Amino acid sequence: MKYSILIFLSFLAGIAHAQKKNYAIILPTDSESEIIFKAANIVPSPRQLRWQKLELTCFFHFGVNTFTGREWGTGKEDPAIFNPTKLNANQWVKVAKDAGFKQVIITAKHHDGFCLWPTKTTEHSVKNSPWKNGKGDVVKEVAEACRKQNMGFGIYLSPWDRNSPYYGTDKYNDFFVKQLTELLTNYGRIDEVWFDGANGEGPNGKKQVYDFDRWYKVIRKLQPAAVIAIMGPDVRWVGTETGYGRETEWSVVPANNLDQSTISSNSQKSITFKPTGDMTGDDLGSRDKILHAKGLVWYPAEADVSIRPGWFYHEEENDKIKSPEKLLDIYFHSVGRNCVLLMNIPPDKEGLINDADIKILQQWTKLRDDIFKNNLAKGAVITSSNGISKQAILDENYSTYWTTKGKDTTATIELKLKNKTTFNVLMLQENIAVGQRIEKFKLDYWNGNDWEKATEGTTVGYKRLLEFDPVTTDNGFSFLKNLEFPL
Ligand code: FUL
Repeated sequence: MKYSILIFLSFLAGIAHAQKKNYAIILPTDSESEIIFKAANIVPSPRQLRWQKLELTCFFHFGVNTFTGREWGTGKEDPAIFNPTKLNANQWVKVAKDAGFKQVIITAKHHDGFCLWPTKTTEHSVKNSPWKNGKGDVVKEVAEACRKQNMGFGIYLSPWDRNSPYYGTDKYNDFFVKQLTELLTNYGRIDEVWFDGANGEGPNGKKQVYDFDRWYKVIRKLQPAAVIAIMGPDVRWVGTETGYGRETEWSVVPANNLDQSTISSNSQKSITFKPTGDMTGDDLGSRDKILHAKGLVWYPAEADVSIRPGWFYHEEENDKIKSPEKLLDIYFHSVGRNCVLLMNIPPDKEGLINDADIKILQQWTKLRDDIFKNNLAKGAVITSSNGISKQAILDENYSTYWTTKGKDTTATIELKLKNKTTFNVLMLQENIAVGQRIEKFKLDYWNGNDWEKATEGTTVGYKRLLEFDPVTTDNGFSFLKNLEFPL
């Protein structure tokens, strides 16, 4: 059993004047405090902020692999094998929505090159399958289901293509732009474009140099609200496929490949850059890292994981679905660690989300509801010696927030609860619309004689969830002692 205390806060110390951007250039002459000031004032672009607030997004891996049992197709599959007899995208989207997901991403094309829409660019697609006599379009069905059920919609288009004869030549980039253009013009609003980093050999044994910059321009022009994820400038891969984020997760990280002259010569509000370098280490955005950077950028983490061992549906894995408790642990360590969780729920051969997955998802949803539906801090009397807007701490409204007075960098908030209460979960949120600032926090509770530590942590960001041994307060508890944040 978990009992939760939910807190909404952010720290801002009198610096509302600077024009807010999602990047900053660090000059060789900048002092340490100037660099910290710049880092604390970098904000997400509107598309990044919308995406972060989704918290839960869902992958649908579906294609020829669903029918062959493979994870990576060869590109030589016969389209005749693609024949889901009961495909119902409304069911997929409803299952996702009922489990709390806000956006879905369909694998429009995986590494095998088979297209789930009737593209004009290749014969290797649904149009040559028996499904709906070659008249079907999976991308369209999912897009329409999302629109109907008010869910975000995104596409995965694999750069690696083991079928295309163009792969490994300049023509492949043209071919890829045509595929992107079809997907970004024929299916309404696209909220996320997901580029995988895999760059294997094509059918002729050649590797491809991907023209990412050109692809980004196409996306920005045709779908300016879409975030470009993983091999893209808006959303960073957390670094594993386990669904677990870092203990310390900064959304502002060094971007040493920012082109300083181009950026300073125009006043654009957000930047489009190609990710380079290793972003999988334990520490990406601490003071140590940012003090040696040439540029800083808002580049938040997405944690992807499959509900099953594989990304595609395999019947023999029906009894290997992650348990509701495991999914809850993943939730605490992804959404609860300043990441968006992208969970894969692969439709089966019939073209439906399997009952086995649905059952687990329902149990997971209930576990979350039981923890978070009742905020045990509700109605507490709040004192905060050097803060402003203290009522915002518990108002459950993301856009109102508590902050310190002036340039104070530490603060204490004390909540006096109405009744004696036992709890073991703490939820904190920063208002990232003004930046990410909290470096350290501690939760103390009054044990009847003294203040005792219940838990502590480093970054908060969009959301931080902590579970600890249950504590019971006699009287009240002090929360967030010794706060520090970079200003
Ligand atoms: C990986 C791919 O190779 C997997 O098949 C899957 O699509 C996953 C989300 O990304 O890199």
